[in-house]
Amino acid sequence: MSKEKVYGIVTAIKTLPGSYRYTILSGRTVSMESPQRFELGDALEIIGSGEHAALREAEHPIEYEELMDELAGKVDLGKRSQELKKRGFSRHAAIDEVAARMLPRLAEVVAPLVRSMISGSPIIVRFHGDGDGSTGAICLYKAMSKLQDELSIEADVKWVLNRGISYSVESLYYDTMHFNDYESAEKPLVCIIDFGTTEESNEAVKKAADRFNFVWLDHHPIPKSFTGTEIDGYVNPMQFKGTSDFTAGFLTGVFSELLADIHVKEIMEASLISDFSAYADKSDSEASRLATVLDFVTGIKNSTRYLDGPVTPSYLAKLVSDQEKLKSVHDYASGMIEDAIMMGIERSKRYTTSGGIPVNVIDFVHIADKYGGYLLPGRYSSRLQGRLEEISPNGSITIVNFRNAISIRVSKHIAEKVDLLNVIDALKDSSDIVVSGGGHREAASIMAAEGQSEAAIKLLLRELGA
Ligand SMILES: [Mn+2]
Repeated sequence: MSKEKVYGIVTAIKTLPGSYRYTILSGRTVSMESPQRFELGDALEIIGSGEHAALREAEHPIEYEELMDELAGKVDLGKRSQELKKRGFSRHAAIDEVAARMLPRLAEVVAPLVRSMISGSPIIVRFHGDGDGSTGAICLYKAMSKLQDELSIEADVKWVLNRGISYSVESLYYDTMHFNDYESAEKPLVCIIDFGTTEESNEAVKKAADRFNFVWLDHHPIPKSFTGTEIDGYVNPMQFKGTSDFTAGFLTGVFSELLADIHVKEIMEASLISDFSAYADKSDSEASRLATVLDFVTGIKNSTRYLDGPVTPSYLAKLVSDQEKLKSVHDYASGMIEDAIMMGIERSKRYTTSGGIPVNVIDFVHIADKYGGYLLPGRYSSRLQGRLEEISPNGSITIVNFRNAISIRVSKHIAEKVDLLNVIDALKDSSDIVVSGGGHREAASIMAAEGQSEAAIKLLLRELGA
Protein backbone atom coordinates (compact mmCIF):
# COMPACT_ATOMS: atom_id res chain seq x y z
CA MET A 1 0.00 0.00 0.00
CA SER A 2 1.27 3.42 -0.95
CA LYS A 3 1.99 5.85 1.90
CA GLU A 4 2.03 8.77 -0.52
CA LYS A 5 -0.43 11.50 0.36
CA VAL A 6 -3.11 12.29 -2.23
CA TYR A 7 -4.58 15.76 -2.39
CA GLY A 8 -7.56 16.69 -4.47
CA ILE A 9 -10.40 19.12 -4.88
CA VAL A 10 -14.12 18.37 -4.68
CA THR A 11 -15.58 18.83 -8.16
CA ALA A 12 -18.91 17.04 -7.84
CA ILE A 13 -21.14 15.97 -4.98
CA LYS A 14 -24.03 13.57 -5.29
CA THR A 15 -26.44 13.40 -2.37
CA LEU A 16 -27.19 9.81 -1.40
CA PRO A 17 -29.49 8.58 1.39
CA GLY A 18 -27.47 9.32 4.53
CA SER A 19 -24.22 10.14 2.76
CA TYR A 20 -22.53 11.86 -0.14
CA ARG A 21 -20.56 10.69 -3.10
CA TYR A 22 -17.65 12.99 -3.90
CA THR A 23 -15.71 13.24 -7.11
CA ILE A 24 -12.25 14.38 -6.14
CA LEU A 25 -9.94 15.70 -8.79
CA SER A 26 -6.20 15.31 -8.36
CA GLY A 27 -4.01 14.28 -11.31
CA ARG A 28 -6.87 11.87 -11.97
CA THR A 29 -10.30 11.54 -10.40
CA VAL A 30 -11.39 9.44 -7.46
CA SER A 31 -14.97 8.86 -6.54
CA MET A 32 -15.60 8.34 -2.80
CA GLU A 33 -18.57 7.97 -0.55
CA SER A 34 -18.64 9.58 2.88
CA PRO A 35 -21.22 10.66 5.47
CA GLN A 36 -19.09 13.74 6.15
CA ARG A 37 -20.19 16.97 4.53
CA PHE A 38 -17.66 18.84 2.40
CA GLU A 39 -18.31 21.66 -0.04
CA LEU A 40 -17.68 22.01 -3.73
CA GLY A 41 -14.14 23.37 -4.17
CA ASP A 42 -12.88 22.07 -0.80
CA ALA A 43 -9.29 20.84 -0.88
CA LEU A 44 -9.13 17.35 0.63
CA GLU A 45 -6.55 14.84 1.61
CA ILE A 46 -7.36 11.23 0.88
CA ILE A 47 -6.03 9.02 3.65
CA GLY A 48 -5.47 5.36 2.93
CA SER A 49 -7.06 3.59 -0.01
CA GLY A 50 -9.77 1.16 -0.94
CA GLU A 51 -12.58 0.47 1.51
CA HIS A 52 -10.83 2.11 4.44
CA ALA A 53 -9.98 5.35 2.70
CA ALA A 54 -11.02 8.49 4.53
CA LEU A 55 -11.25 12.16 3.67
CA ARG A 56 -9.84 15.08 5.61
CA GLU A 57 -9.67 18.77 4.79
CA ALA A 58 -6.28 19.75 3.38
CA GLU A 59 -4.38 22.74 4.74
CA HIS A 60 -3.72 24.46 1.43
CA PRO A 61 -6.20 25.37 -1.26
CA ILE A 62 -5.99 23.64 -4.64
CA GLU A 63 -6.62 25.38 -7.95
CA TYR A 64 -9.43 23.75 -9.93
CA GLU A 65 -8.55 25.35 -13.26
CA GLU A 66 -4.91 24.24 -13.06
CA LEU A 67 -5.82 20.60 -12.47
CA MET A 68 -8.59 20.72 -15.06
CA ASP A 69 -6.35 22.26 -17.72
CA GLU A 70 -3.68 19.66 -17.05
CA LEU A 71 -6.06 16.74 -17.63
CA ALA A 72 -8.22 18.30 -20.35
CA GLY A 73 -5.03 19.34 -22.17
CA LYS A 74 -4.25 15.67 -22.73
CA VAL A 75 -7.09 15.57 -25.24
CA ASP A 76 -5.36 17.29 -28.16
CA LEU A 77 -8.31 18.17 -30.36
CA GLY A 78 -6.20 20.00 -32.94
CA LYS A 79 -3.99 16.99 -33.46
CA ARG A 80 -6.92 14.58 -33.53
CA SER A 81 -8.72 16.73 -36.11
CA GLN A 82 -5.66 16.62 -38.36
CA GLU A 83 -5.36 12.84 -38.02
CA LEU A 84 -9.04 12.32 -38.77
CA LYS A 85 -8.95 14.52 -41.84
CA LYS A 86 -6.00 12.55 -43.15
CA ARG A 87 -7.64 9.19 -42.41
CA GLY A 88 -11.03 10.08 -43.89
CA PHE A 89 -14.46 9.16 -42.55
CA SER A 90 -16.31 7.11 -45.13
CA ARG A 91 -16.34 5.75 -48.66
CA HIS A 92 -17.97 8.91 -49.99
CA ALA A 93 -16.10 12.11 -50.81
CA ALA A 94 -19.32 14.13 -50.44
CA ILE A 95 -19.95 13.09 -46.83
CA ASP A 96 -16.23 13.42 -45.97
CA GLU A 97 -16.26 17.02 -47.18
CA VAL A 98 -19.13 17.88 -44.86
CA ALA A 99 -17.40 16.05 -41.98
CA ALA A 100 -14.18 18.00 -42.57
CA ARG A 101 -16.10 21.28 -42.60
CA MET A 102 -17.74 20.36 -39.30
CA LEU A 103 -14.55 19.37 -37.44
CA PRO A 104 -13.66 22.78 -35.94
CA ARG A 105 -17.22 23.18 -34.69
CA LEU A 106 -17.29 19.64 -33.29
CA ALA A 107 -13.99 20.27 -31.50
CA GLU A 108 -15.60 23.29 -29.79
CA VAL A 109 -18.49 21.11 -28.67
CA VAL A 110 -16.27 18.24 -27.48
CA ALA A 111 -14.35 20.49 -25.08
CA PRO A 112 -17.14 21.08 -22.50
CA LEU A 113 -17.98 17.38 -22.56
CA VAL A 114 -14.37 16.56 -21.65
CA ARG A 115 -14.54 19.00 -18.71
CA SER A 116 -17.84 17.50 -17.55
CA MET A 117 -16.40 14.01 -17.71
CA ILE A 118 -13.24 14.95 -15.81
CA SER A 119 -15.07 16.84 -13.06
CA GLY A 120 -17.65 14.10 -12.54
CA SER A 121 -20.43 16.59 -13.26
CA PRO A 122 -23.65 14.77 -14.13
CA ILE A 123 -24.25 13.91 -17.78
CA ILE A 124 -27.40 12.53 -19.36
CA VAL A 125 -27.13 11.12 -22.87
CA ARG A 126 -30.47 10.80 -24.64
CA PHE A 127 -30.23 8.80 -27.85
CA HIS A 128 -33.07 8.22 -30.25
CA GLY A 129 -34.36 4.65 -29.91
CA ASP A 130 -33.66 3.48 -33.43
CA GLY A 131 -30.79 2.15 -35.49
CA ASP A 132 -29.32 5.57 -36.16
CA GLY A 133 -29.59 6.91 -32.61
CA SER A 134 -28.19 3.72 -31.13
CA THR A 135 -25.17 3.60 -33.48
CA GLY A 136 -24.40 7.11 -32.24
CA ALA A 137 -24.77 5.99 -28.62
CA ILE A 138 -22.44 3.02 -29.16
CA CYS A 139 -19.76 5.25 -30.71
CA LEU A 140 -20.00 7.77 -27.89
CA TYR A 141 -20.03 5.06 -25.23
CA LYS A 142 -16.87 3.53 -26.66
CA ALA A 143 -15.13 6.89 -26.86
CA MET A 144 -16.12 7.90 -23.34
CA SER A 145 -14.99 4.54 -21.94
CA LYS A 146 -11.65 4.84 -23.68
CA LEU A 147 -11.11 8.40 -22.48
CA GLN A 148 -11.97 7.43 -18.92
CA ASP A 149 -9.34 4.71 -19.01
CA GLU A 150 -6.73 6.93 -20.59
CA LEU A 151 -7.18 9.81 -18.15
CA SER A 152 -8.06 7.67 -15.09
CA ILE A 153 -11.28 9.54 -14.56
CA GLU A 154 -14.78 8.50 -13.58
CA ALA A 155 -17.45 10.29 -15.57
CA ASP A 156 -21.03 10.26 -14.27
CA VAL A 157 -23.20 9.33 -17.24
CA LYS A 158 -26.82 8.25 -17.42
CA TRP A 159 -27.98 6.82 -20.75
CA VAL A 160 -31.59 7.20 -21.83
CA LEU A 161 -33.15 5.56 -24.87
CA ASN A 162 -35.45 8.29 -26.17
CA ARG A 163 -38.63 7.14 -27.89
CA GLY A 164 -40.06 10.51 -28.88
CA ILE A 165 -38.65 12.94 -31.44
CA SER A 166 -38.68 16.12 -29.36
CA TYR A 167 -36.77 17.20 -26.26
CA SER A 168 -39.99 17.50 -24.32
CA VAL A 169 -40.87 19.32 -21.13
CA GLU A 170 -41.30 15.87 -19.54
CA SER A 171 -37.73 14.98 -20.51
CA LEU A 172 -36.52 18.27 -19.10
CA TYR A 173 -38.38 17.56 -15.88
CA TYR A 174 -36.81 14.11 -15.64
CA ASP A 175 -33.32 15.51 -16.31
CA THR A 176 -33.82 18.26 -13.75
CA MET A 177 -34.86 15.71 -11.12
CA HIS A 178 -31.76 13.66 -11.85
CA PHE A 179 -29.45 16.69 -11.72
CA ASN A 180 -31.05 17.96 -8.50
CA ASP A 181 -29.11 15.32 -6.56
CA TYR A 182 -25.84 16.93 -7.62
CA GLU A 183 -23.68 19.94 -7.04
CA SER A 184 -20.94 20.20 -9.61
CA ALA A 185 -18.07 22.38 -10.81
CA GLU A 186 -19.40 22.28 -14.37
CA LYS A 187 -23.02 22.73 -15.38
CA PRO A 188 -24.98 19.50 -15.80
CA LEU A 189 -24.75 18.37 -19.40
CA VAL A 190 -27.46 16.97 -21.63
CA CYS A 191 -26.34 15.18 -24.77
CA ILE A 192 -28.99 14.60 -27.43
CA ILE A 193 -28.39 12.24 -30.32
CA ASP A 194 -30.59 12.01 -33.41
CA PHE A 195 -33.73 13.85 -32.37
CA GLY A 196 -35.16 17.06 -30.99
CA THR A 197 -35.02 19.37 -34.00
CA THR A 198 -38.70 20.23 -33.81
CA GLU A 199 -40.77 23.14 -32.65
CA GLU A 200 -42.04 20.92 -29.82
CA SER A 201 -38.58 21.18 -28.21
CA ASN A 202 -38.71 24.98 -27.95
CA GLU A 203 -40.29 25.17 -24.53
CA ALA A 204 -37.76 22.82 -22.94
CA VAL A 205 -34.92 24.58 -24.78
CA LYS A 206 -36.00 27.92 -23.36
CA LYS A 207 -36.12 26.56 -19.82
CA ALA A 208 -32.87 24.58 -20.01
CA ALA A 209 -30.64 26.89 -22.06
CA ASP A 210 -29.01 28.68 -19.12
CA ARG A 211 -29.09 25.83 -16.64
CA PHE A 212 -27.49 23.01 -18.63
CA ASN A 213 -24.72 22.60 -21.16
CA PHE A 214 -25.75 20.79 -24.29
CA VAL A 215 -24.12 18.53 -26.81
CA TRP A 216 -26.86 18.22 -29.40
CA LEU A 217 -26.05 16.14 -32.45
CA ASP A 218 -28.92 15.95 -34.90
CA HIS A 219 -29.36 15.79 -38.65
CA HIS A 220 -33.05 16.41 -39.17
CA PRO A 221 -34.25 19.35 -41.25
CA ILE A 222 -34.37 22.51 -39.14
CA PRO A 223 -37.82 24.12 -39.02
CA LYS A 224 -37.71 27.93 -39.14
CA SER A 225 -39.51 28.16 -35.82
CA PHE A 226 -37.02 25.89 -34.01
CA THR A 227 -34.99 27.76 -31.37
CA GLY A 228 -32.51 25.00 -30.48
CA THR A 229 -29.96 26.32 -32.98
CA GLU A 230 -29.27 29.13 -30.48
CA ILE A 231 -27.94 26.55 -28.02
CA ASP A 232 -24.12 26.51 -27.83
CA GLY A 233 -23.75 22.77 -28.33
CA TYR A 234 -26.25 22.34 -31.17
CA VAL A 235 -24.64 20.88 -34.29
CA ASN A 236 -26.39 19.75 -37.47
CA PRO A 237 -24.83 18.94 -40.86
CA MET A 238 -27.61 21.11 -42.33
CA GLN A 239 -25.66 24.09 -40.97
CA PHE A 240 -22.61 22.97 -42.98
CA LYS A 241 -24.08 22.51 -46.45
CA GLY A 242 -24.90 18.90 -45.60
CA THR A 243 -28.22 17.07 -45.74
CA SER A 244 -30.02 14.61 -43.46
CA ASP A 245 -28.26 11.85 -45.43
CA PHE A 246 -25.40 12.72 -43.10
CA THR A 247 -26.95 10.69 -40.30
CA ALA A 248 -26.81 11.42 -36.58
CA GLY A 249 -25.08 8.11 -35.93
CA PHE A 250 -22.43 9.09 -38.44
CA LEU A 251 -22.14 12.57 -36.93
CA THR A 252 -21.81 11.15 -33.42
CA GLY A 253 -19.20 8.74 -34.81
CA VAL A 254 -17.07 11.65 -36.04
CA PHE A 255 -17.62 13.44 -32.72
CA SER A 256 -16.59 10.31 -30.81
CA GLU A 257 -13.50 9.84 -32.95
CA LEU A 258 -12.47 13.33 -31.89
CA LEU A 259 -13.00 12.46 -28.25
CA ALA A 260 -10.89 9.29 -28.34
CA ASP A 261 -9.05 7.07 -30.79
CA ILE A 262 -11.70 4.40 -31.42
CA HIS A 263 -12.53 2.24 -34.40
CA VAL A 264 -16.20 2.49 -35.28
CA LYS A 265 -16.21 2.59 -39.08
CA GLU A 266 -18.67 -0.31 -39.48
CA ILE A 267 -21.01 1.13 -36.87
CA MET A 268 -20.98 4.48 -38.67
CA GLU A 269 -21.71 2.71 -41.96
CA ALA A 270 -24.57 0.86 -40.24
CA SER A 271 -26.13 4.19 -39.26
CA LEU A 272 -26.23 5.21 -42.94
CA ILE A 273 -27.96 1.95 -43.88
CA SER A 274 -30.36 2.05 -40.97
CA ASP A 275 -31.53 5.60 -41.74
CA PHE A 276 -31.94 4.98 -45.50
CA SER A 277 -29.19 7.51 -46.26
CA ALA A 278 -28.21 8.22 -49.87
CA TYR A 279 -24.66 7.33 -48.75
CA ALA A 280 -25.67 3.88 -47.52
CA ASP A 281 -23.61 1.05 -49.00
CA LYS A 282 -26.00 -1.89 -48.97
CA SER A 283 -23.32 -4.19 -50.37
CA ASP A 284 -21.49 -3.87 -47.03
CA SER A 285 -22.88 -7.03 -45.45
CA GLU A 286 -21.31 -6.51 -42.03
CA ALA A 287 -22.77 -3.01 -41.71
CA SER A 288 -26.14 -4.21 -43.06
CA ARG A 289 -26.23 -6.91 -40.43
CA LEU A 290 -25.44 -4.40 -37.68
CA ALA A 291 -28.18 -2.11 -38.97
CA THR A 292 -30.80 -4.86 -38.94
CA VAL A 293 -29.83 -5.98 -35.45
CA LEU A 294 -29.80 -2.47 -33.99
CA ASP A 295 -33.13 -1.61 -35.61
CA PHE A 296 -34.52 -4.77 -34.08
CA VAL A 297 -33.19 -4.45 -30.54
CA THR A 298 -34.17 -0.78 -30.26
CA GLY A 299 -37.60 -1.51 -31.74
CA ILE A 300 -38.77 -4.21 -29.37
CA LYS A 301 -41.07 -3.17 -26.59
CA ASN A 302 -40.40 -6.11 -24.35
CA SER A 303 -36.68 -6.65 -24.75
CA THR A 304 -36.42 -9.32 -22.04
CA ARG A 305 -38.35 -11.68 -24.31
CA TYR A 306 -35.54 -11.67 -26.85
CA LEU A 307 -32.42 -10.35 -25.13
CA ASP A 308 -30.38 -11.22 -22.08
CA GLY A 309 -29.99 -7.65 -20.92
CA PRO A 310 -31.55 -4.17 -21.08
CA VAL A 311 -30.90 -2.12 -24.21
CA THR A 312 -28.11 0.13 -22.95
CA PRO A 313 -25.08 1.30 -24.95
CA SER A 314 -22.85 -0.99 -22.91
CA TYR A 315 -25.08 -3.96 -23.78
CA LEU A 316 -25.19 -2.91 -27.43
CA ALA A 317 -21.42 -2.38 -27.62
CA LYS A 318 -20.95 -5.94 -26.35
CA LEU A 319 -23.60 -7.33 -28.69
CA VAL A 320 -22.11 -5.80 -31.83
CA SER A 321 -18.72 -7.33 -31.08
CA ASP A 322 -20.07 -10.82 -30.34
CA GLN A 323 -20.27 -12.46 -33.79
CA GLU A 324 -22.21 -15.51 -32.68
CA LYS A 325 -24.90 -13.62 -30.82
CA LEU A 326 -25.06 -11.03 -33.55
CA LYS A 327 -25.77 -13.70 -36.14
CA SER A 328 -28.53 -15.34 -34.12
CA VAL A 329 -30.28 -12.02 -33.39
CA HIS A 330 -29.88 -11.06 -37.02
CA ASP A 331 -31.42 -14.25 -38.39
CA TYR A 332 -34.30 -13.97 -35.99
CA ALA A 333 -34.95 -10.29 -36.73
CA SER A 334 -34.65 -10.49 -40.50
CA GLY A 335 -37.07 -13.43 -40.71
CA MET A 336 -39.60 -11.55 -38.64
CA ILE A 337 -39.22 -8.31 -40.56
CA GLU A 338 -39.53 -10.04 -43.91
CA ASP A 339 -42.74 -11.74 -42.85
CA ALA A 340 -44.21 -8.52 -41.46
CA ILE A 341 -43.31 -6.56 -44.61
CA MET A 342 -44.94 -9.16 -46.85
CA MET A 343 -48.04 -9.07 -44.68
CA GLY A 344 -48.14 -5.29 -45.00
CA ILE A 345 -47.76 -5.35 -48.78
CA GLU A 346 -50.47 -7.99 -49.16
CA ARG A 347 -52.95 -6.30 -46.87
CA SER A 348 -52.42 -2.66 -47.78
CA LYS A 349 -55.06 -0.62 -49.54
CA ARG A 350 -53.66 1.16 -52.60
CA TYR A 351 -54.45 4.61 -53.87
CA THR A 352 -52.82 6.96 -56.36
CA THR A 353 -52.55 10.74 -56.05
CA SER A 354 -53.55 13.00 -58.94
CA GLY A 355 -49.80 13.44 -59.46
CA GLY A 356 -49.42 9.67 -59.95
CA ILE A 357 -47.78 8.87 -56.61
CA PRO A 358 -48.82 5.50 -55.15
CA VAL A 359 -50.18 5.65 -51.59
CA ASN A 360 -50.29 2.48 -49.48
CA VAL A 361 -52.45 2.39 -46.37
CA ILE A 362 -52.11 -0.37 -43.81
CA ASP A 363 -53.79 -0.97 -40.50
CA PHE A 364 -51.02 -2.00 -38.11
CA VAL A 365 -53.44 -4.06 -36.05
CA HIS A 366 -52.82 -7.02 -38.42
CA ILE A 367 -49.08 -6.82 -37.73
CA ALA A 368 -49.52 -6.18 -34.01
CA ASP A 369 -51.62 -9.34 -33.66
CA LYS A 370 -48.68 -11.39 -34.75
CA TYR A 371 -45.70 -9.30 -33.67
CA GLY A 372 -47.08 -7.51 -30.63
CA GLY A 373 -43.79 -7.43 -28.72
CA TYR A 374 -41.79 -6.16 -31.66
CA LEU A 375 -42.12 -3.71 -34.53
CA LEU A 376 -43.36 -0.33 -33.38
CA PRO A 377 -45.79 1.19 -35.89
CA GLY A 378 -43.58 4.18 -36.72
CA ARG A 379 -40.50 2.06 -37.30
CA TYR A 380 -42.54 -0.42 -39.27
CA SER A 381 -43.86 2.29 -41.56
CA SER A 382 -40.26 3.34 -42.38
CA ARG A 383 -39.34 -0.24 -43.26
CA LEU A 384 -42.46 -0.79 -45.31
CA GLN A 385 -41.87 2.49 -47.09
CA GLY A 386 -38.27 1.43 -47.79
CA ARG A 387 -39.50 -1.74 -49.45
CA LEU A 388 -42.28 0.00 -51.37
CA GLU A 389 -39.76 2.50 -52.71
CA GLU A 390 -37.89 -0.38 -54.29
CA ILE A 391 -41.10 -1.29 -56.11
CA SER A 392 -41.99 2.33 -56.94
CA PRO A 393 -38.72 4.11 -57.74
CA ASN A 394 -40.60 7.31 -58.64
CA GLY A 395 -41.56 7.71 -55.00
CA SER A 396 -44.34 6.56 -52.75
CA ILE A 397 -46.34 7.48 -49.69
CA THR A 398 -46.94 5.01 -46.87
CA ILE A 399 -49.61 5.44 -44.21
CA VAL A 400 -49.69 3.12 -41.22
CA ASN A 401 -52.31 3.52 -38.55
CA PHE A 402 -52.41 1.87 -35.18
CA ARG A 403 -55.57 2.66 -33.28
CA ASN A 404 -55.75 6.46 -33.44
CA ALA A 405 -52.07 7.08 -34.21
CA ILE A 406 -51.25 7.45 -37.89
CA SER A 407 -47.72 7.57 -39.19
CA ILE A 408 -46.90 8.80 -42.66
CA ARG A 409 -43.77 8.34 -44.78
CA VAL A 410 -42.96 10.24 -47.98
CA SER A 411 -40.08 9.47 -50.36
CA LYS A 412 -37.24 11.96 -50.11
CA HIS A 413 -37.31 13.25 -53.69
CA ILE A 414 -41.04 14.00 -53.66
CA ALA A 415 -41.10 15.37 -50.11
CA GLU A 416 -40.95 19.00 -51.21
CA LYS A 417 -43.80 18.57 -53.67
CA VAL A 418 -46.01 16.69 -51.20
CA ASP A 419 -45.29 19.19 -48.41
CA LEU A 420 -46.51 16.86 -45.68
CA LEU A 421 -46.26 19.32 -42.78
CA ASN A 422 -48.49 21.73 -44.66
CA VAL A 423 -50.96 18.91 -45.29
CA ILE A 424 -50.99 18.10 -41.59
CA ASP A 425 -51.47 21.74 -40.61
CA ALA A 426 -54.44 21.95 -42.97
CA LEU A 427 -55.97 18.85 -41.36
CA LYS A 428 -55.47 20.21 -37.86
CA ASP A 429 -57.06 23.53 -38.82
CA SER A 430 -60.02 22.18 -40.76
CA SER A 431 -61.42 19.50 -38.49
CA ASP A 432 -61.70 18.18 -34.96
CA ILE A 433 -60.98 14.67 -36.20
CA VAL A 434 -57.24 15.33 -36.27
CA VAL A 435 -56.19 16.24 -32.74
CA SER A 436 -52.47 16.77 -33.21
CA GLY A 437 -49.66 16.09 -35.62
CA GLY A 438 -46.12 16.92 -36.60
CA GLY A 439 -42.69 15.61 -37.53
CA HIS A 440 -40.65 16.14 -40.66
CA ARG A 441 -41.69 16.36 -44.25
CA GLU A 442 -40.50 12.81 -44.95
CA ALA A 443 -41.75 11.26 -41.72
CA ALA A 444 -44.59 12.57 -39.62
CA SER A 445 -47.50 11.40 -37.57
CA ILE A 446 -50.98 12.53 -36.66
CA MET A 447 -53.25 11.65 -33.81
CA ALA A 448 -56.92 11.15 -34.62
CA ALA A 449 -59.71 11.65 -32.11
CA GLU A 450 -60.75 8.45 -30.34
CA GLY A 451 -62.39 6.03 -32.80
CA GLN A 452 -61.87 8.45 -35.70
CA SER A 453 -58.78 7.06 -37.39
CA GLU A 454 -60.66 5.88 -40.47
CA ALA A 455 -62.20 9.30 -40.96
CA ALA A 456 -58.81 10.94 -40.39
CA ILE A 457 -57.18 8.76 -43.05
CA LYS A 458 -59.97 9.69 -45.48
CA LEU A 459 -59.29 13.38 -44.86
CA LEU A 460 -55.56 12.80 -45.21
CA LEU A 461 -55.97 10.99 -48.52
CA ARG A 462 -58.19 13.78 -49.82
CA GLU A 463 -55.66 16.41 -48.76
CA LEU A 464 -52.90 14.42 -50.51
CA GLY A 465 -55.03 14.35 -53.65
CA ALA A 466 -55.52 10.57 -53.64
MN1 LIG B 1 -31.57 9.62 -37.75
